[in-house]
Order: sequence, then structure tokens, then C-alpha cells
Amino acid sequence: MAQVTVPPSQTDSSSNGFLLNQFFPEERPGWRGFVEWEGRPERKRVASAILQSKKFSPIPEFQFVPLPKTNPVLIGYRWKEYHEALGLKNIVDFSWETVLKEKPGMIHLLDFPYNGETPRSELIKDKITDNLWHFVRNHGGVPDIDEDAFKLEIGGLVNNAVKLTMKDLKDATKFPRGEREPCTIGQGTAVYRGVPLKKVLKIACGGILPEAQHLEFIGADTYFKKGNVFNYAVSVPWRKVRNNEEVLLAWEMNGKPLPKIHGYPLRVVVTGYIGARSAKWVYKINALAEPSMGPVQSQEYLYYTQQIGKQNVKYSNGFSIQNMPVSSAIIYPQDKQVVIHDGHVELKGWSYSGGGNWVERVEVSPDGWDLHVTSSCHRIKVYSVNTSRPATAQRLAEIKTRGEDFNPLTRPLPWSLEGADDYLKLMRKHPREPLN
Ligand SMILES: Nc1nc2c(c(=O)[nH]1)N[C@H]1C(S)=C(S)[C@@H](COP(=O)(O)O)O[C@H]1N2
Ligand SMILES: [Mo]
Repeated sequence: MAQVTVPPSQTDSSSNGFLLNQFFPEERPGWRGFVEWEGRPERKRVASAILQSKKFSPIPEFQFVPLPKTNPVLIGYRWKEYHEALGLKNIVDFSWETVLKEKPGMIHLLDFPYNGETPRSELIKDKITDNLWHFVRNHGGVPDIDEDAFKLEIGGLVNNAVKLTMKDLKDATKFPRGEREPCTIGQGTAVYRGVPLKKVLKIACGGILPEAQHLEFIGADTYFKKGNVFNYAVSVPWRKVRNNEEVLLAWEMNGKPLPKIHGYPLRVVVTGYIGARSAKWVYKINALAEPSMGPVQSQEYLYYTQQIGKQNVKYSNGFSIQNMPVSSAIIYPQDKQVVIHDGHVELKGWSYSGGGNWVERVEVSPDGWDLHVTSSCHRIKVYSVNTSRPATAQRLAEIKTRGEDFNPLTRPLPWSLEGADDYLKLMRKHPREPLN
């Protein structure tokens, strides 16, 4: 495979981080935690050779076993080791420091690459999720880039390739501002502000060439896939960008500078598409004739028909998910919750209509029938206690007068459930044995 020979001393990341840093240097002042991999085939080959010479922790079994009740829930040993093997441990450390600073209260589903979940209570508080609680999905570490040192390169099939500073992009006399009203990426809703990509392509690049059909977004984070190293890269079709403000280059989230973990200083926001297309820390945009060959675009986030199973799956028999499908979840009541109500239960949750369209209605089914469009929906089981039923109300009142609790359900009531007179009266009225 790779023709690079790596001297053993240079593969030891713990004692020779310095040497590895020379292989994969931080070349741009003010761009900490950034290694440029795309367009650097030689560098990629060295990295693959180093990874191949190492052993890494096995993938843990988590799909068919219950998740641990710890926080962080899962530890990303393997991805930390990949970074360490290339002398990039500083990225791992900075990412966790950023989590503790920007996302202290989250459910830390995976510590590295960081995946953070919003607690239920925050998810239903308001239409907008505060930046502190907005969910996070990372495929690599968090780069630490100074806004003043940052440049966005736009190239590929454009009339003029350009490099833009954040000052250029924020100059409202050059580029008209764009704002996306509450905009949902994954399970989080925020208002993003920036400039529509369409305007930047037109004004700064003089437009794209006729053969350009896709826009590729490259993020400054380092991404590993099957022994090879990349920067995060995805693409969206030009027709999506052309639709006025559906694709935004954003630097503001809910009226505040984009947090580092959400892509500071600049990210893409593709409304209506799955979150994966909204590249964070975007430093390069290429106009292409075909979709990005980056593994996130071509090998992940694929839909398959039901004929495709685990052992006949290929990348080319799936297709990239772009539009976000219809989805919803019930947040209240929770699964297996005991709900005492008067015949009406108010449900809380979130719903997403698909493709960025407004939600017209939400349908709830008590019996699981009549699913439509998608074949899955969120199901919960509840233990329903309806106080509009006289017998239920009576039993509840009795429990209360005796100073007992309805819960736990698993405990039998300590007193006799019925007097002998009542029992006989009812049993004689409805005998269980057939009369002779
Ligand atoms: N550079 C880069 N951009 C990225 C990712 C990433 O790992 N690296 N993750 C993507 C995915 S899968 C999602 S769902 C969204 C999540 O955005 P958030 O973390 O700001 O909520 O970012 C997308 N953009
Ligand atoms: Mo995602």
C-alpha cells in the first residue's frame, strides 16, 4: 500500500509528539488544531502508514447492550488513539475543555468525538434551544481558530476563486445579510445569522461555471475513516443553494457569536437538510460537477431499500440523505410513566415536517395504527389512571385518606380491597359459575 516508511521512534506519539508535529504541522498562525488534509495526498499517505503500523482499542459492543448510566455515557477510546497516533492529542484535550466550557450540563453521550444530547426539560422549555443546551454532533475534534486569522477559500468551478476574511463576509455593504428564522438542525432549534451562500458565490466569485452542479463544504476538523485521514467534507446540490436563502454561511447563533463547538468562526446552515450537510468550521468551498467524494457524503448517511442487508450493502446501492425526513418524538409523558389524569392527557414533544416545511399537524395514535409516510414513529407505553371513572376516583381518594401513595405500582395495597358485604352483593349479581 503506502510507500512511506515510518521509523519506529516516530510512531510513538507519547514520547515523540514533537516529531509527529513536524509531519502534521499547524501551518497557519491562529489556526490551532487544524491540519489540512484535503489536497495533500502525500501527507494523507504518511498518516495512513502511521495508523497502519499501530494497534487500536477494539470497537466496543454498545448496540445490543444497555447503555451505561454514566455521564459521559460512552468514552471514545479509539478516536482519541487515532489522534494521539498522529501527534494530535492537543485536539482531544481542547475538545473536552470546550465541552466543559460551552456545554457543561449536557448528557455527554460520547466524550470524543463529542456527541451531546439536550436534557428533555430544556428541549420543551421554548421553541428556541439556548446555545448552552443545543445538541452537538462531532465527527472529530474541535479546531480553535481565531476569527481575525480565518480565511474562507472558495474555488473549483467558479469564475473567480477567492479568499474571504470574516471582515469581508460581515461587511453588509458587500454582502446582504441573511437570517434564518428558527431553524432546526437535528434536535435543536436556533436562529442563525450570516450571509446567503448564493450571494457570496455571485458577488465575490462572479458566479459558478455552467458545469458546476454541487457545492462542497470542507471543515477544519480531522476525520478518520477506515485507516485514512480527511477533513470533514460534504456537499449539497446547486439547486438547493440557488433557492435564495436556504444555504447560509453563519457566524451568529441566537444573537451570539457561534460557539466554538458549533463551528466558530464560520459554519454552513443548510435549512431542511439533515444536520450533516451543515458543515462547521468551514474553511473551503468548492463548486463541483459531481457530489463530494468525502466519506461523509459518499459512504455515510445513506438510505437503502429493504432488499439491501448487512452483507450485500455497498455505498453505490444507497443514496445520500439530503432532505430531513418527517420525524417526531414524545417528551411527556415518558415511557412507562404513571399518568393520573381526568380523561385528557396533554402530550409534549417536538415534530419535524421534513425538508424544512412548516408542520401542519401532528397525529397521535392510541393504538399504533395508521402510520403514514414513514414506517416508524416514537412509541411510549403509559400507565393511565383516569380519575373521571368513579371507581378510580374512589380508590385514589381512599389511598389519599389513608396517607398512602399511589406509587410504587409494584407494591400491593396493605389494606383489604373490599368489604365482605359489597363483595357478596356484587358476586351474587354477576355469578362466575353458570346457574343450574
Ligand atoms: N466540520 C464538521 N461539520 C459538521 C459535523 C462535523 O463533525 N464536522 N457534524 C455534522 C452533523 S452530523 C450534524 S447533525 C451537525 C450538528 O450541528 P451542531 O453540532 O452544531 O448541533 O453538524 C454537522 N456539521
Ligand atoms: Mo448528524
